[in-house]
Amino acid sequence: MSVSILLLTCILATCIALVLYGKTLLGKIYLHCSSPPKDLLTILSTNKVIELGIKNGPIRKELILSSANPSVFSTYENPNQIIIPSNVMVSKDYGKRKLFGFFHPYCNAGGGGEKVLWKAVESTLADDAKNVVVLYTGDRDSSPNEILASVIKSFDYKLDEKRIVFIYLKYRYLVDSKTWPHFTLLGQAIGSMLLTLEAILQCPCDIWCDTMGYPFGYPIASILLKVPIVTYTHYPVISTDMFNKLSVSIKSPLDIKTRLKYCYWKLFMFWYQNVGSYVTIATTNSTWTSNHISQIWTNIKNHILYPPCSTEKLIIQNKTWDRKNQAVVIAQFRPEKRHQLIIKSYGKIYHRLLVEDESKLKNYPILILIGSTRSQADRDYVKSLQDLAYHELKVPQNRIIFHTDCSYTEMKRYLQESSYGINAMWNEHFGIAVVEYVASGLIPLVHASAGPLLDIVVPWDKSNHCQANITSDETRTGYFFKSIEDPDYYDSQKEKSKTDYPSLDEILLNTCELDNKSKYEISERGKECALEKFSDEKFNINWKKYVLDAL
Ligand SMILES: *[C@@H]1O[C@H](CO)[C@@H](O)[C@H](O)[C@H]1NC(C)=O
Ligand SMILES: *[C@@H]1O[C@H](CO)[C@@H](O)[C@H](O)[C@H]1NC(C)=O
Ligand SMILES: CC(=O)N[C@H]1CO[C@H](CO)[C@@H](O)[C@@H]1O
Repeated sequence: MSVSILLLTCILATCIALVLYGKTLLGKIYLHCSSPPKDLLTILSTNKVIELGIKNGPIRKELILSSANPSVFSTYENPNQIIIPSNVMVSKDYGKRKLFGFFHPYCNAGGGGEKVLWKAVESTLADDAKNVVVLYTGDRDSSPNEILASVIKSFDYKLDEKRIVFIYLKYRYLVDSKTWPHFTLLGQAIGSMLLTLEAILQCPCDIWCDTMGYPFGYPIASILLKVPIVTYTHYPVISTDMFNKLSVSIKSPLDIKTRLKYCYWKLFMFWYQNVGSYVTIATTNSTWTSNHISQIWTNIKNHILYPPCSTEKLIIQNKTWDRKNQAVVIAQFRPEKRHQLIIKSYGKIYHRLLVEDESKLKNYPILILIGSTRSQADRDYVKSLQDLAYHELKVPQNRIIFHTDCSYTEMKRYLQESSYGINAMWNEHFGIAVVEYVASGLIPLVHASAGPLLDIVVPWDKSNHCQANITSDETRTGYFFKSIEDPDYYDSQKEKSKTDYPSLDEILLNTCELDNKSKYEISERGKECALEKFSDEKFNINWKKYVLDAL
């Protein structure tokens, strides 16, 4: 244990010293070691297999730039050699090509972050036939063809496969949090520096694009390669919120442990701020992330590039309001999605209408809870929700319906024929489900925080096709609520007036009074907004505008 800490400290000290004092020196040494051998042509014409250690990288780059089919230089088979195929043809763009290096060690994970990566790759390749993409990945169990097939299957993007080169990284475990049970932040930071170095040695590029969030490698890429650094940040590595929470928890002056942690984080934050000075173009995935990043990297303005949500595939046109009176909740069955809050609010209004005004009960939507259950714990949670709804609150079974693990087609049908979409999570950073509600024409009833409040359910000016400044009956795209159960409820009440946002049961009651025309107008505005802000096409346009054209 103590040896590993010692080792870690040494590595760290060396790195910091090098970053601070050795920039030029390092750059020069790398340049010297990595310049292609003088007799390159002879080597190429006599050798079918090249193995030159550190010089492999620059030669590989040269071959990629000149070949009509760069993808044959992927390193899947044997990373230490370059095998030159017999029928290699020279590209007509030789000398004009640009190599975009995308650093995404988990490129085959198939999640939202990967959707961003592959859309960016697609846009980059489509923008100019001279662009070539080098993908640095650690997925050594999947061949390039397997990875590309799964990309096409999950995201349906069109990629020019010939211009994608995969560089496989051996040391991905260095950025895995499991490798660093203690001092995880620091460990991963150092790990990512080494992994960046591995990537560069295997194949230097002309533009370094990090779409996964490994900022501590930027100085290395910038100093050694002297190339522009493009970042897409999903989430800050360390955020100012963490400090606020920690300083609240320091209770006594003798609380040494917390204080030490505070210092460790402070130093770490200082380092994080420093690497920001190497960034050429900074982009972020949401307003929340943008606000945090601009507090940390004050030297550079960041642009918000919402992730591609394929909203164009969900939009359906309809001339009138012709939907079933039902409200859907699409969310994984996990406590932080707060299904209980939704069921309790629903039950409260149900009983109120039953007693007061049974005629209104017809207008009260049916509640449908849809979501995946991945484990036994999830299934137990569903069971507890059913008990709550049917036994404790005594809502009839045809009023609250549970639909677990339904197929994508079924889910799409619910989205197309229902009227409302509810999301109760507190501080959801984004909320892809809410985007899907809005794009499909549902009226969102959402918690007033983070993504849904700042990015998705924003007022929309339909005559000018742009976001409006205030919510009025002409610009409304949905309804917000807060709950007394919110972790920050009392703080937010202190700051603002009491009439801030209504509760979920109040807005559920309001839905009974909406006429078809208003519902239709809200829904149309929302659809246009979702299409304008979150479509794949929009991502394309912004990637070109803020990244490709700005380089
Ligand atoms: C941004 O990334 C974070 C971390 O992956 C995620 O929680 C959030 O939902 C993302 N925001 C958007 C707009 O996709
Ligand atoms: C409103 O739309 C629903 C279908 O969504 C329809 O059943 C109902 O008759 C409509 N109400 C009026 C007043 O047009
Ligand atoms: C024109 C059009 O697409 N109309 C649709 C309106 O919504 C109903 C119910 O969802 C569909 O059946 C119609 O085709």
